[in-house]
Amino acid sequence: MKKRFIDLRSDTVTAPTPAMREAMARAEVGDDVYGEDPTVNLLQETGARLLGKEDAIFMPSGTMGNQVAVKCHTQPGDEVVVEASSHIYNYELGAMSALSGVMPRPVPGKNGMMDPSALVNAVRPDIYYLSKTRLLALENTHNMAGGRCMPVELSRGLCATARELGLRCHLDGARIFNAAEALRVEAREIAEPFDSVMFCLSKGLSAPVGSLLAGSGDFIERARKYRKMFGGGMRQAGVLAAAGLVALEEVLPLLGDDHRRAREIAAAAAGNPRLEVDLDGVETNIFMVGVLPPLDARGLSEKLREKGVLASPISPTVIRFVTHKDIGDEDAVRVAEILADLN
Ligand code: TLP
Repeated sequence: MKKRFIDLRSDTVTAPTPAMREAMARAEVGDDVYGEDPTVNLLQETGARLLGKEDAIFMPSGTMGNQVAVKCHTQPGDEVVVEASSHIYNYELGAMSALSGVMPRPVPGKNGMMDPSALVNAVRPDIYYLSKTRLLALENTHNMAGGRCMPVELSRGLCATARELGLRCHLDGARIFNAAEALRVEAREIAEPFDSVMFCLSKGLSAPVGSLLAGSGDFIERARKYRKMFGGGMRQAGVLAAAGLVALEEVLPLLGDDHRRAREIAAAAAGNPRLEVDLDGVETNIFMVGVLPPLDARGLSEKLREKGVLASPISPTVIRFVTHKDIGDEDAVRVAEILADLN
């Protein structure tokens, strides 16, 4: 029999629920390139409503959602201000340069959050021989900062500053509902200051495929054109959208449990003198564990694997753990015991 690992590498490893599979089998479909898939249309309407935007478009991946947004907001030669450890800058294969011909301008943040004064300094003066700084792209929750949430006041302030400087604002909200749960606000409050927001159905929400990109009606019209250009025009995508609709109904309300289990596991790791965890920073379903010598991240992840636990080394000294709906209370207790006892 295949060995069952407790898989904390990412929330992308989640399996669709029985209700999702049922909904996928029964989904009413049509050709979405003609805009005729009723299930996709319903998912798009639902996503737009949840984010308080006029419209939304179903994307095969979060990366495509982010990159179509960059394409819509910019012209070749423009600059995009990004946080230095953001996904859009580090983990999308230079796509904004390759596909939109724009330059990322990385600004280091604290816990993934840039200071408004650093944003001001990163924006080029409006002189014809300098490239135009066109877009601010933020991330909430911030993946590589360990799932940290950006408070609504900070993102409002950053977007207001960006707007005064003539920039548009995009949010990589792959895990916006985790942020909303942890900040105890509606997702639409987080989304409000942004021109466009991407969120993923395929991470903590556990749908097998898909993300939504939301914004104004005009913006989504342009996004539809670029999604097709990037090869993301899908046909009977209702079979996928059906799972997304169930994810929003069935799994979204459970995200708080993932956060609680992350805190429980992190607390146990913090009690081990060989590991380092900033417990105050464990806000959502992602946390980082620092590995002290003589152990290193790769060695520790090997030891964990032998004990049936998977996690992702992200540097020689740091391992990322991500909880999700396929990690239950018993799994969390087991991982906590293993991390507390590791030497
Ligand atoms: N994140 C994945 C990896 O690519 C690192 C993960 O395991 O966390 N924005 C953010 C903040 C993300 O974390 C991710 C994926 C994406 C965008 C891209 O989404 P997909 O994988 O659907 O293209």
